[in-house]
Amino acid sequence: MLSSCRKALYTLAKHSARSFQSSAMALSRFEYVKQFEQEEKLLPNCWVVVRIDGKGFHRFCNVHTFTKPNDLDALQLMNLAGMTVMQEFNEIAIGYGQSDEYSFVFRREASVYQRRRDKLVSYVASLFTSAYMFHWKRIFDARSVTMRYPPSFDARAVLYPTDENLRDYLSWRQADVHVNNLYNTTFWNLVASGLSNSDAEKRLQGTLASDKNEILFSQFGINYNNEPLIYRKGTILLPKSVCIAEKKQKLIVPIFDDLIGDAFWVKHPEILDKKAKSDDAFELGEDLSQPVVRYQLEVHTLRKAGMKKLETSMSTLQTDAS
Ligand SMILES: Nc1nc2c(ncn2[C@@H]2O[C@H](COP(=O)(O)OP(=O)(O)O)[C@@H](O)[C@H]2O)c(=O)[nH]1
Ligand SMILES: [Mg+2]
Repeated sequence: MLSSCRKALYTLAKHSARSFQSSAMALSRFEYVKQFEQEEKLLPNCWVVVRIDGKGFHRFCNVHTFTKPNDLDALQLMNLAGMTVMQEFNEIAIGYGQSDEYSFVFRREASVYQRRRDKLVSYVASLFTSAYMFHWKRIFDARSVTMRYPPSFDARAVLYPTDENLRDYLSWRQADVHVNNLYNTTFWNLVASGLSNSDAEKRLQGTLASDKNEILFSQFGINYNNEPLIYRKGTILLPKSVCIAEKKQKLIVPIFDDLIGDAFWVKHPEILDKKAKSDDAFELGEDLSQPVVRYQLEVHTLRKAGMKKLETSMSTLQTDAS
């Protein structure tokens, strides 16, 4: 009894000391420095794209022995980090990731942080980075790859005033992965066949896409179009209602598709027009086995089990009390 009285008095004293401190702060002569803070608000009614990019990932990938030119696990880790960002902000219409970068498209009407640029950009970068660290073991433990040093990501926000500009932005990023991946796939196959890095570079100098396709096919029997979609097209993340065990559930789903043509935008009209949301559940198909989906389902199951445990202990408590 005495100790709980002491505790209450102590808490009261602590609170009064704090409120005295904060009112003293408010009156301090140093207060004026706040006026130096500048706040940039992102233009209203524009799409806001926040793109993060791994810093010095050429080295990071080498140090962590990522497979060349594509490391499926590393890409899945990027997707898990992208999913975490999408779960945090319900105003993101679409996420798009390739290589060491991810773009997050905030809706025109997004009001997150009152559209304060610094807040938004720094929060997305820090959440993405911590999520990348958080999910690392889940992906790389099986390969016994330990993190040798902390990765970091820069971020920028770019505004797009029209839907066409936004589509062109995403097309630009997807065209980029196509150009790089075709080059890298051919380059690393040439190196694997015995050419030195500089000879492989020379061999590819001035070649067109069709030449690289031809080298891949005639020299290595590879039909580039049969390479995995995730390497050729990157990963699109969309928030969707999915039917799992006959129940509808909101999930961030990975989609591996062409987004340059119109078909994608017809299939997913809710990206550009929020009101176009369909009531039909999205069919996951074989993407059910994607780490991004498996993780969300696991969390959902754990939460449900936790709730059940809580309900059981609550009802035990109630029975004990009566
Ligand atoms: N081995 C490997 N490297 C990758 C992979 N994805 C991205 N990278 C590396 O990450 C780099 C990303 O490009 P960029 O951002 O321009 O280079 P940075 O400035 O070093 O981060 C690529 O040039 C690759 O070296 C991958 O799946 N496997
Ligand atoms: Mg980078």
